[in-house]
Amino acid sequence: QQPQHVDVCVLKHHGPVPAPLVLLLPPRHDAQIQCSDIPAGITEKSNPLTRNIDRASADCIVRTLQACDAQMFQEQTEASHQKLLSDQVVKTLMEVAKRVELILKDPQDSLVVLSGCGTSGRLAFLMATSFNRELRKLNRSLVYSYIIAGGDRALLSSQEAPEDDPKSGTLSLKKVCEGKKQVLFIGISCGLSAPFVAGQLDFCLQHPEVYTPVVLGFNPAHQAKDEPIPGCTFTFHSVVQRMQELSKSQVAFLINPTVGPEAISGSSRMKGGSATKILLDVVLSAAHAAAFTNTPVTYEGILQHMRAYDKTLDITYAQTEGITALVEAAGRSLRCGSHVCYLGWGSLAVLGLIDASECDPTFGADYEDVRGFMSGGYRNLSNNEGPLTSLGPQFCISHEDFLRSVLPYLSDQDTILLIFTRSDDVTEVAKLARRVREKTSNLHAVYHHTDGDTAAAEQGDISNLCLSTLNVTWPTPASRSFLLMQWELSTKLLLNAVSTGAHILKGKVYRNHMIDVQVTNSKLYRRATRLLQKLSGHPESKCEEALLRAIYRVDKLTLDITSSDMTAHTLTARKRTKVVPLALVVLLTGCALSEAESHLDQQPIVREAVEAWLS
Ligand code: S6P
Repeated sequence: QQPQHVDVCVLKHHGPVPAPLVLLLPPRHDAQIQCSDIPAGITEKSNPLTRNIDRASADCIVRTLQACDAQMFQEQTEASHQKLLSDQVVKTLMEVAKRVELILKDPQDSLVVLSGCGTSGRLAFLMATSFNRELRKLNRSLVYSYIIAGGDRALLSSQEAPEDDPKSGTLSLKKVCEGKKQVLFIGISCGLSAPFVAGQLDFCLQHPEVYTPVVLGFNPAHQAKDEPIPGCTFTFHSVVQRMQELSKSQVAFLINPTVGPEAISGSSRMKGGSATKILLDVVLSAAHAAAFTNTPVTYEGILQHMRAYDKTLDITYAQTEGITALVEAAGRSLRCGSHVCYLGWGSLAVLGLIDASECDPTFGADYEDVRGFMSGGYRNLSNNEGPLTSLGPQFCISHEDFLRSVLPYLSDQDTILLIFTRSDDVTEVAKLARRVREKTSNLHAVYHHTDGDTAAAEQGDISNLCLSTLNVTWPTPASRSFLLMQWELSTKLLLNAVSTGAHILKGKVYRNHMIDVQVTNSKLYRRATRLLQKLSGHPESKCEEALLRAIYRVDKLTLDITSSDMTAHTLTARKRTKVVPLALVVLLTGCALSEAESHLDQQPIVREAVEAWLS
């Protein structure tokens, strides 16, 4: 008998620590798994903690995600790269906060621009709109703008191709900054890889009289992407190098702590997104406190604020049982082809919209599989382009839209999750809960409140209507705005766990890889090639050939195909499904493409199809 292998998830050493986790798993065919790591930045690597997450129970998935998230707050050791709490990171955050403070104090002709692609752009939107809201409350000029590659439609849907377009990055930056004399530009790219952001940073470097560039990402500088960008003389790597040089004289800033590999390889929406939110929350709130309440930006203040987020993780994951119940419910729904809906209020609803929008590029999900809805819809979203409903049903995001187009078709197989806080209109939540309950009993709630709050009567009603309620109780904070930031991060972690866990249970993940990843931009193309190398053991050239065969659905590559550039490949791949699984079957069996297609049709659970071929 072959021995079982044992994976131990080491949890962090402080805070409320659940029992160490030991996964006993069936023997694996190591001979067929190439363990040598193909060069990639930390953000693209496979996390040793999650290598068997595809075989884990819901409870184990949640604990494993907790262990992964805890890596964000690990201390820097001599051998490691800088971390969130490292001295240099805290010092840079202080400097950037002081620049924001200056703009807040003298906002005329000045702007703070937050920009990114995919999740990074969505978080840029969330932060810019939240902090503008704070300014509006104080009757101050609004100084924050956001840019997301692909425009506002990318807030709610997967638009991966614009990430490769540095020119549109530059153009959109010029447009929002027209007439400005001082701009602090914060370019977010978790992998230090998006050409869209590289183009904007390069533009800032060319116009130092107006722009101060800040780059935010989670790889060491030397791991920034060094692939040539068509039509440009720079790479992300060369831009970062220039910025590193200029950072010595504080003309440019780099904020790039490492947070460990993602739980699902390359899924930077998870830790990358959370760390982005933490860093920007800390910088912008320190600047606001300095500008408006006479509380200077200090090293201790920044450090304390960061550490407070470590507690946010503890308080969130103290709810492991409740989160597990949600993962199980959502997993059951997805497995039988039913749906998961998040019905949210306020900014927590935005986190629901964001989480739902990421399931398509991450797991190849349909937009109906996981959907988010927001109370007030576009009236409360405050996005640049206003209502987007004319773009199609995917862009209908209000609770009214939910009542009209989803509620009538609900059954007990669908999972509905209410997401709200003590500050929201609980009567309205109860009303919606009753409507949902008429159609399905599979109703759940996440409710954030403080230990000082007295429960509203309706809260009891809501709990009675729900199959499970996750009551997250927070200590009464020093400030309401910090409490909201914690609720937001906590909700992000919860929803990431629910959607990731549910897709794992559906069989969409192989070991810790998104095997059915869409190959719709250069980063994903490279990731797909690396994954094929790793799983098949074949050299890069052979894997790329199989990938192209799967993209173009041909058995023999034509000259036309081989002479086309990556943009053409990724554009064609947009129209295809199951590109990577197909390429893998072709590589492992040597069969024709049509044969591989029919094999995969017979086994729609990608993980099982891949496992069948690997054994
Ligand atoms: C990742 C997500 C993607 C990324 C986007 C930007 O989970 O699906 O949309 O956010 O590719 O990545 P980066 O590394 O530039 O922040």
